[in-house]
Amino acid sequence: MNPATAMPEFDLVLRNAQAVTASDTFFCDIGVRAGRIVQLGFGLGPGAREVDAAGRAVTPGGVDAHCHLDQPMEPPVRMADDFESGTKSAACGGTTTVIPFAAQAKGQSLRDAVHDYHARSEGKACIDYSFHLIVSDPTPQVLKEELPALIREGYTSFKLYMTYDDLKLNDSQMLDLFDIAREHGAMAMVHAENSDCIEWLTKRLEGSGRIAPRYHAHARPMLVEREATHRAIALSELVDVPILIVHVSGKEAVEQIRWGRGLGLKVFAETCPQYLFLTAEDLGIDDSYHGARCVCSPPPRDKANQEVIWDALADGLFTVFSSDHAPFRLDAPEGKRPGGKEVPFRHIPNGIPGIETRMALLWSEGVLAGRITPQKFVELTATNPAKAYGLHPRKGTIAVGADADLVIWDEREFILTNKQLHHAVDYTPYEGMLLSAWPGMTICRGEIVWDGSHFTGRAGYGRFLPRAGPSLLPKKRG
Ligand code: DUC
Ligand code: ZN
Ligand code: ZN
Repeated sequence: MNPATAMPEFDLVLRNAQAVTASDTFFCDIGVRAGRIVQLGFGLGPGAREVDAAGRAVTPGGVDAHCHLDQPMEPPVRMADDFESGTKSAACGGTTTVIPFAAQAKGQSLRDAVHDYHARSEGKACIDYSFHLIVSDPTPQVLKEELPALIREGYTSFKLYMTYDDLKLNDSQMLDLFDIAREHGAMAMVHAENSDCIEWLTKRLEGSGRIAPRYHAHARPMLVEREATHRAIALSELVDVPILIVHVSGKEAVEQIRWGRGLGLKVFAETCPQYLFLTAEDLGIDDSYHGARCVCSPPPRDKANQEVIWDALADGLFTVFSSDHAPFRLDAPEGKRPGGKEVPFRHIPNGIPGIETRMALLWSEGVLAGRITPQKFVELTATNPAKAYGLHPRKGTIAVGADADLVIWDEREFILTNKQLHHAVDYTPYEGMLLSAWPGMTICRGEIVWDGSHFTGRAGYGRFLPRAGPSLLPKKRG
């Protein structure tokens, strides 16, 4: 039968794929119907639409489980990306699901924060999305009613902060929240930096006039992350609950996680591109304000710490590789120059963009440079984030029944510039990097949303995903 004239059996057939999953690589055609993968095999029947992968690697669409989109900020500061520009940018970089944060302000009900965040995303997302919660005010109402109810409704993960004045929790509050995560089967994510140490160091630096962006890294040395990581693990041990330490930046925090794992504790960990590709020098080697573009927390460390992070990605210490996209324009009064001024490092909005570059940086410099296997890439960027946050097996894999979220990889050398990116930020920290790969196509639930040169999706296509509990660990009977 001539496939060109026969009745289509599929909405889409992706032919000659070198499919990569977290465990295998296999050659196949991928048949898609109603947004799902319905057949994997050779010589599939015709599709209404056909794409020839021509033997190129095809991975699951990325699940970016840590990014910030349109998160409310103290005026005049505003995030550059809303749900439309942020998810468009994600799609063009090979990500098909994002999990940003519905953040509770102190005094606000958690439920209100969730309503507000739905209003911000409604009709705007170009790819599928869900929300983590950020709990900054664990009142009895939040602990007893709101949080358990929201977990039951599918918001099965929440982040808690050990620093930032408007977000930080004390140890007792952390224990309360860990206890809820244990009782209700949610994943607790921890931002681990010691707030008092940061404040003490910041005041000393300010007292001697050291306020340029580069001193942000001096105020948050590895020690403050090491101490908080250790404490978070100890608190989770007390409650007997798995936790996930986010944005781990270097050796001393990695050592704490290895220590916890060595005790048999269920400590999961995430790292991000900035800890592989940036160093503290990117915050400036002099007092120039240009370094504000790389101010994020924890700050990037040094080359030796980058190697530790690479090794820990390869050997399984890390569970998840996320962007921590926190987009602020560099040259703007609502961004890194609040009110139009160069401000002391304490007041520079924390965060860097990276939602579009996450996948290509790791495929190019991880897989193609021989540091990690293609399977490890899939595990870190798609399968494990989907498992950690209750989206697997619908998301994060190539399997019959899974959503047809796929990336075809083009391997070619090019110089990365901000001009080619689709976020609403006026810079990328990775400007001028030589990369060897970029997604040649991104498919989200069977629809092509990036064709290798253009965004072909639309705002409002993305669906909100209520989530199950984490599935990284075996379940006990009964
Ligand atoms: N640090 C965070 O904790 N969140 C957003 C960005 C950042 O730098
Ligand atoms: Zn954080
Ligand atoms: Zn973050």
